[in-house]
Amino acid sequence: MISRNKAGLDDFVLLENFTNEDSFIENLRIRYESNLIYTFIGPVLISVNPYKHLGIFNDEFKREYKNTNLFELPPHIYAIADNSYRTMLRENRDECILISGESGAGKTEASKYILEFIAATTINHNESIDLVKEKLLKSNSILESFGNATTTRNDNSSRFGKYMDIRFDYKGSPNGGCILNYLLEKSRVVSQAKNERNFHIFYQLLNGADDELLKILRLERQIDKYEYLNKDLITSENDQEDKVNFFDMFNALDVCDFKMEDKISLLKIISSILHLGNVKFENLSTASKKDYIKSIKKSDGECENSLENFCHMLTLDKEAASEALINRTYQVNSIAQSEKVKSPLNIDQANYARDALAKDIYERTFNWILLKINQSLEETKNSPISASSLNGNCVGILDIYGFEVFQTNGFEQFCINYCNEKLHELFIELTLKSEQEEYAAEGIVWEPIEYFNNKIICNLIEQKPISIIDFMDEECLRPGEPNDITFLDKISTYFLKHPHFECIKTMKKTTKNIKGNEFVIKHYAGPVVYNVKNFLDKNNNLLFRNLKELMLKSDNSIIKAIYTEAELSENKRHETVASQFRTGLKKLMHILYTKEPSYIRCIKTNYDKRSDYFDTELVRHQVKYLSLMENLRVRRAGFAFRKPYEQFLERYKSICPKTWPHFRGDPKDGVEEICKHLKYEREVDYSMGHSKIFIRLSKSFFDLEDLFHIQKIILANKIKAVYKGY
Ligand code: AOV
Ligand code: MG
Repeated sequence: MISRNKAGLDDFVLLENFTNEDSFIENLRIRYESNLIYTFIGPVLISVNPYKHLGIFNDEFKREYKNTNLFELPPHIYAIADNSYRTMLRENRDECILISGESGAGKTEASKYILEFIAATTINHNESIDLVKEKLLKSNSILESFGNATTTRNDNSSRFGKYMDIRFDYKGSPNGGCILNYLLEKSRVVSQAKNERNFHIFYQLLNGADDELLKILRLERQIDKYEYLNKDLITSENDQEDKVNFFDMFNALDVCDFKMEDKISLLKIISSILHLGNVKFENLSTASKKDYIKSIKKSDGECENSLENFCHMLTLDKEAASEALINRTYQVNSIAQSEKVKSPLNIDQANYARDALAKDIYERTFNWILLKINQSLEETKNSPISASSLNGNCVGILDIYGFEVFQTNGFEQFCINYCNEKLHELFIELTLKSEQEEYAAEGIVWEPIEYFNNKIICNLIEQKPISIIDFMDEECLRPGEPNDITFLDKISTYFLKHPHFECIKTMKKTTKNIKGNEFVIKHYAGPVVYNVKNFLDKNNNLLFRNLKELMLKSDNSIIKAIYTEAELSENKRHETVASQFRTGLKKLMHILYTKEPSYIRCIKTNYDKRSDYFDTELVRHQVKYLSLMENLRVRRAGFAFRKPYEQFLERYKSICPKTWPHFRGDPKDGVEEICKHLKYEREVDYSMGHSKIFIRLSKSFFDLEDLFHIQKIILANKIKAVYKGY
């Protein structure tokens, strides 16, 4: 039995001084110091990152939390997972668990615990259920290898947003799933900030592959041989971890049905990117054509031809690749015919084109991996064994990249923080705003609670037709070269008086020297200074046509799948990255609005990735921007559960003799009878709205559910007895 360590209060709703932020933080601290990382605010779970193993995620804990009411045991992530799962089954509707918090606060770990809990506690009534569970669990290690990286905030930071639906059959066992991804931070493929790394896979491959495999891939083990890999964080500790993770990832590819050919193609692509990064350009404008691209020298003086290796990995012709990397071709349409015109690139442009190609290949490969995983999940669902299990509902888990503030913040942070802003908007909408609006609509007496609505910031970033994204797109689509400074000028003029925008232009308006050209968005989680450098370029995301044409010549099975002829002949308007992201987030919000949400709010206690260190001010800042005090106030004063009268009566009529088996009359009166029978006090335990009953304490609700189940058993026994009597 799980012992109840009683340090602090395990539900903030019980806090006496519930409007006082200090006592709120003190409660978190007391609990944290006793290794109690979870605390409820009603049904919202606060999770504090302990940065150490606490032994609270083992099988015993999973067994204990299975099939228990939300507040029966001490707060735990398993209680939330179990509650979502059982609510889905009971109410026959889709659930989702939204995990938020800044970078390194513990979101991804939380999402894994939820998945593990569901896998461990649901029944395997046939083989394919087992397989689905394994695929769902293993998909994580593939996606983390390719989509996570070490940043200064988090050693295993998610560099993409992830939404995973776990589908259940009507018996409540997982029989499928689907993963959606949001905007991978692909710029990391070609450069990383100080003390950060490229995506894990590159290091995993170099450390984990045996000599033979490395030989096939023409790679050397030393990380410092590769231009695309940061050399700051080379440690034997990391090496060992990378090695283990490489094997896990490889094994996971097997589980998710990746064929041998695919796995080889995948590693060849990773290798090709490392080789491509080592391609350097010299004397572009003066030298003869053959000399345009030179190989780099190895330290021992031996010359290694990186271009050759790149081409070998992707089965490309070296001449064709070199042509494509140093020239840009334009389609010129004259009256008589259309003609291709070739113009040579200078060194900067060639470097740019090479990097754009590396990023593009990586991003498309990442999306392809995800597609493969989804196909594999889908196939299990449709296998003959599981075909008989009809589909029920699903539980979604959202784990995005957390709010980020670095020394220098660029386009990537802009997108990541925009995504967090949207998630916060959803939280406000569903827990603070609509809650209060519903009380008003139902005529419930209610003291309104003030809160900050971040919609104004979301609008600043995304609202069509005038927003930062729209200005960015306008500049991108304007004829001529994209220019970050004119973009900055435009938004600075237009949003001059906006309360959440500020422009710090400290340097002269020259395109060349744009350092110091920054703007500030005052986000819900604090102000972030963005440097506009490369905003337009990253938003534009152009890959020269001839590089795409080059890729069409590859025999690599994955490259063949991710670059298609059709794409080149399409005459579609090029959609910018920010616009695509905006559309993606809109769809995501739509998915989330249709489900019943649960929330996990993650908090980190220090910036040093340390255990047993509670920085009160850092925690205070998060408590503020996560709107936890407002959340608590609404919860304290509000009603935990509500149900339309008809539904309430239908479910609980067996509890009260006056409503069983039928209640003839207004359902509202029937509900009133049930409450009287239970000795609930009106306006204390519950309130009657126009169309719904509102029950204040969750405990009453669970008592009600228990009574319902007891009654069901009694009735079932009675029926049995009656039949026996005959
Ligand atoms: P994040 O997902 O919120 O950041 P993670 O879930 O990756 O953060 O957590 C960061 C690190 O904190 C993990 O690698 C663990 O070392 C530690 N950690 C988190 N939760 C726990 C826990 N419950 N118990 C022990 N250690 C934990 V980011 O992906 O950067 O936004 O983009
Ligand atoms: Mg994460």
